[in-house]
This record gives sequence, structure tokens and C-alpha cells, in this order.
Amino acid sequence: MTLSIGMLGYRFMGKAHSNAFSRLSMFFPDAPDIERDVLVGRDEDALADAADRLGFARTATDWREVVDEVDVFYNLGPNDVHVEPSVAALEAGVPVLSEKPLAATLDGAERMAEAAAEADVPTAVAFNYRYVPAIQHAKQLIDEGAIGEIHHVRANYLQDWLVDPQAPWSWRNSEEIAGSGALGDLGAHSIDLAQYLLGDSIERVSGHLKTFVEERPVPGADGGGLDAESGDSVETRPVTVDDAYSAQAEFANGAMGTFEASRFANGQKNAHTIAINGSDGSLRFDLERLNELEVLRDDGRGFETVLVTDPDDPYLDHWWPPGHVLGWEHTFVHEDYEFLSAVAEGESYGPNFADGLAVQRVLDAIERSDESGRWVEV
Ligand code: 4PW
Repeated sequence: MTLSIGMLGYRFMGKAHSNAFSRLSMFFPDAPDIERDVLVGRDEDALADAADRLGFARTATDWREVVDEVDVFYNLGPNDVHVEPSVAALEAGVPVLSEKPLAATLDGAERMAEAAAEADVPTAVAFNYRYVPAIQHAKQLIDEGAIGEIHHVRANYLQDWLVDPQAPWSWRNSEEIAGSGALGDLGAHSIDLAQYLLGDSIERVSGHLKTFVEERPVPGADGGGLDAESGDSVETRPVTVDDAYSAQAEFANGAMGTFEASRFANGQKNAHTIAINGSDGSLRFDLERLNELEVLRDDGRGFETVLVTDPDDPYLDHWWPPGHVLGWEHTFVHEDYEFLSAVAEGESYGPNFADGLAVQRVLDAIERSDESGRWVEV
């Protein structure tokens, strides 16, 4: 059986998933066969060029015409186009992977989760950092009880691509398109990781959002984004989302969470860290050193840096000999392997749209807390 793939979006995430598709048959021979069928976008020339580079057989400028013609639909567009195409695909019985956050609004995320609950097919929300082998190792340790009862989780996701006030505007700066800023783009990952690792949900939060620069130059032909050059346009567009957020959280089992994300953390490029303290030990992870997990056990030896690159570590038997490290792009290979296998086998998959909605409820609560100046229930 060959699964035909339709993919909306061909920039950053489009490249990441297309790269993963190319690696699948080479490194995961038991993955289902796939065919890159149709690439969807609005700009015909850019789309044709992208289809050529990313290996798609055909293109379409209207998702409505193709969403029911494929076996799997990848929705990698900006957040405001997650809802309609994904719901239409699910109504046609087509499994969907959506980029994160699940939607620009809580209402949109609820619609997606409802459509997923009604469709008898797997859905996925692209929380790719669950697929870092060191994170899966951390999950195993927590589930085995190696660090005991969890008291604290502390998660930061820090970038600095907007610290220059002349960094150009992009869709990530628009509330209408993105929903929120650092909160949804970065915080969604931390919140998902924390809830996943602890196997617990956040019940109430106190949040603070901040926008440091209120308008930015319109982008040049290449658009704005994480690697855009500073703009010199005198024309500007308003920034209508947060540049940074912080939040305190309480988990159902009583654990305390502290969260922060920023696009103004000067010198930090993609520093996604999570630390967990339990009654019998602690764990520390930093995405910029993603092959390592720092582990404190109850044996008096202090923190030990464990290199998670052995063949018996998660997914490592598919790659290279011990010590031959993996990178950011491998998380997408693992994610697509698991999702496409679930689709081929007709099995359930997680993180799915229900997990995406659970994160979206926390994002929404953090915004409500910021507005009211009080702790709020999720
Ligand atoms: O995972 C991260 C995202 O959530 C990415 O590496 C870049 O920052 C792109 O969007 C956000």
C-alpha cells in the first residue's frame, strides 16, 4: 500500500517534513511507502519551484480541490489556515497532521478536535520535540519512577530573532494570522512537553505577556521570519502579538510549573530547555545539546551527563553507531514515521488533535490571566 500525501505549505516546515519523507525508506524500512502527490500554496511560481525541490508530483492553488484526493493531509500553513482545510480533510475521512499550535484561536482548536473525534482516522499535532531520543529517555525514567514524585517543572524556549527593532514583520507578528506570538509559537512546545513528560495536566495558571516593539518594517520579497535580514523599509506594520511570555502553573497532582518564552532573549537562538525536579532525582534537557540528558539520581553522585546515542536508546538503532549524534531534523523523521505508520495500520496516534486542544486551553488561560491580572483555571 502506498500512501499519497497532500501538503499545504512549503517553507520552513514544508522543507523539514519533505526532508523527513526522503529519509524514511532509507532508515526506517518498515515505514509505509509514500508518494508525494500534491503540494498546495497560493503563489504559482514559488509553488512550482518548491514542488520541484521537495519532490511533489503536482501542485494546487486551492486546497478544496485536492484535500479529499489524498490518503494523508499535512497542514503546514500559518496558524489561521489550520482549521478549514483540516476539518474538510477529516470530513472526507483523510488523516491530518497539523503544525502547532493547533489553531490561532481556542474556538478553531475546538472545531478541529471535534472533527477529529468524529472522524475515524488518526490525527497529529506536530509537537516534534517529543521525538528527541533524550526526551523519550527522560519520559522512560519518569514513568519508571527513577526521580520519584515530581515537584517542579521549569521550561524555557528562548530565541532572539526580533531583538533588533528593524527585524522585518512576518505573519508570526500578527494576532489575526498567528493567534499569539512567543506564547503559541514556542510556549506551546514547552507546555506540551511538560504535560507529556509528567503525564499530568495543568489546572490553573498565572500569565504575563509583553510586546516590546509595536511595529516593524514590511518584509522584502523573501518575507520575514527567523532568518530574515533587517529591513530598511519606512513602511511598517503593527505587531499585534506578544514578543515574550512567562507563566506559573499548577498541575493536577500539585507539581509547580514555571514557563517562559521569548524572541528577545539576546544571544539565544533556539534554546529550549526543560528541567524537572522530583523527590528522588532531577532531569535537565537543552535542545541545543539534544543528544544529552543530565540525570541526577538518588545515589549521591550529583548530575551525570548521559549521551543518548546508543543503539538501545529510542530510535537510535535506525541511525549511526554510538556517539554519532543526531540533530533537529531527525525529530521530524521519527514523528512522520510514527504518524504514517499509525495511518497505514489504522491505529491511534499521539500527540493528536485532543492533545493539541489541551495545550491550546492552557495558552488561552495564560492570555486570560494576563488580561485579568489574576490566576485563572484552565
Ligand atoms: O520549533 C520551533 C517553532 O515552534 C522552530 O524551530 C522555529 O521556532 C519555527 O517556529 C518556532
